[in-house]
Amino acid sequence: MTPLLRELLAWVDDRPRTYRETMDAWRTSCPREPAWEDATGAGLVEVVAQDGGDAIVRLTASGRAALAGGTMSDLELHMFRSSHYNEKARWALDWKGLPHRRVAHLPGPHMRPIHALTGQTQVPVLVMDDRPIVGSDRIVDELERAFPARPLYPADAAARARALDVQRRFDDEVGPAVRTVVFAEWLEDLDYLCEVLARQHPEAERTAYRERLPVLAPLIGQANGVDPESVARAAARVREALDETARLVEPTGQVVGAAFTVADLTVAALLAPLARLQHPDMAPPPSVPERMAEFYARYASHPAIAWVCAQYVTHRPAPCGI
Ligand SMILES: N[C@@H](CCC(=O)N[C@@H](CS)C(=O)NCC(=O)O)C(=O)O
Repeated sequence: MTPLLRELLAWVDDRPRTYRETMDAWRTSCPREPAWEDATGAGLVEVVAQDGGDAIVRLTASGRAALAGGTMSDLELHMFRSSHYNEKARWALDWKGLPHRRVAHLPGPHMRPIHALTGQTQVPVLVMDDRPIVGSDRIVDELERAFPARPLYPADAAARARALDVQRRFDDEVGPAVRTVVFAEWLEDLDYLCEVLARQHPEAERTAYRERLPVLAPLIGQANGVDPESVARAAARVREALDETARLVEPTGQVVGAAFTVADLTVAALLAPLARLQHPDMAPPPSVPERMAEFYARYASHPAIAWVCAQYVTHRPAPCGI
C-alpha cells in the first residue's frame, strides 16, 4: 500500500467524512498517486447516501483490515494451474485487479492440505481474511461483495439473473464435460500429463510426481469420468455447449448486455481448455504432441472457440497473483 493510500484510509477512519469534504481533500491530489481511485477500486472505502444530508464516506471491512494489517488485501488462492474452474477464479481476481498469493497444488497430493483447510477436496479455494471460500461461483460472489469495483454482476436485476443462470448451467453441466474430454486426451500420454499439470512446479516435485503418475493416473481418470461411455457423452455435451455459446453471444459480443460479466467469465474460462490460448495462465506447454494438436484442431473452427480467444485478448488481464 502506498503511503498516500494509507494516509487516506487513516483520514477516513479518523471521524465521519462527507463525500464533499473527501473530494475537496483527495480528488485534487497528485494524479500520479490516485489514492481515492485506488481506495474505491480496491473496495477499501464506500460512499453511503444519507437521507436529507451529504453522502458520507467510510471504510469497508476490507479497508479496515488493510489499515490494521498494512496490506491491500489478504487473498490466497489454492488452485490447480491446469484447471478451468481455477482459471475462472484467477480471472475474477485479475479482472478486479486484486493482488493475491497463489498456492498451486497437484491433483492427488492436493487432497490432504485442501481437506485440512476446508473439510472437502475441491479447488479453487480462496482464503479471504482467514476464511476459506470453496467453489468458483462463491468466490466470484464474495469478491463482488467485498470489491465492488469492476463489477462482474450486471446492475439490472433481470440481466443479473440471466448472467447467474448461465454461470450455474455452465458450472454444473459444461465444466465437467470439458474436463472429461480433456483428461481423456491428457491421460493417453503420462509425460505430457505431467508436463500439463506440473511444469511450473519445482523440478524435484515434478520428478516425484511423474514417478507417481502410473498409480495416480487411473484414479484421476476415474474421478474425471474417463471411460468410453462417459467420454462419448461428454464430447456430445461439449459440442452442444459450443453451439449454445455461439447462440448466447449477443450482437454486443457479450453474453448478457454490452459489458463483460460473470456469464462471459464462466463460459470463456470453462471452454478455455478446448482452445490453444496464449495467456500465461492457460497456454498449453510449448511443445504440443500430435494428438493434442488434433484435439485443438477438432474445435478450432467453431465460432464459440473464436469467441473464447477474443475474450482472452480483450478481457483477460495479466495475472495479479504471485
Ligand atoms: N463447482 C466447482 C467445481 C470445482 C472442481 O470441480 N474442481 C476440481 C478441479 S477442476 C477438483 O478440485 N477436483 C479434485 C477433487 O475433487 O478432489 C467450482 O465451480 O469451483
